[in-house]
Amino acid sequence: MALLDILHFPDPRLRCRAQPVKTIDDRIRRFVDDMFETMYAAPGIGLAATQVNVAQRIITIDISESRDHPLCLINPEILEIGQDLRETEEGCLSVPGVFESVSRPDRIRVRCLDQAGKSGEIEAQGLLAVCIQHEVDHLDGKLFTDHLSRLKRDRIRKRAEKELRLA
Ligand code: GNR
Ligand code: NI
Repeated sequence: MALLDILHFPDPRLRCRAQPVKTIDDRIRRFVDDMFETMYAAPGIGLAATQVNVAQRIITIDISESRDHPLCLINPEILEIGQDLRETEEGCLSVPGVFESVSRPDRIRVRCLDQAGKSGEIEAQGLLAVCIQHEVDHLDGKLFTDHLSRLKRDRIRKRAEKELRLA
């Protein structure tokens, strides 16, 4: 197992659109193990492969308090989106120190493969629905800050650029 480096905004590699996984083999399974290790160590409730510079449609999630309910979603497809919206304070391992309220559909239905290559459907609401949408956004090159007002986004970008100059 290995800890992977997490890319930080405004790294352009976070804007890549990830490609579907063709074959779930041992190499992919080892990578999924590394993603879980990286997510738990961070600590985060979710991680998308895009964040560790791998442009493949792979997500790890664990929203449990006990940190022992790992979920792996490969090639996720959002099949259905509920009508009701809910605001949640979101943060992102790729945008450290920023927490802002984002409005998203409260319920979704998702089809995906797990690390064994088994196909399944997940009906998610609440934090799990938020987290899956946040991670699928990453696979499409989107960040939660893209959902904020131009003013807030510019402020976050300017702060990140300043930190890069100082680093
Ligand atoms: O750890 C994380 N917490 C979180 C809180 C609210 C909404 C989404 C998230 S995901 C984030 C980890 C991360 O950056 N995943 O991409
Ligand atoms: Ni994130």
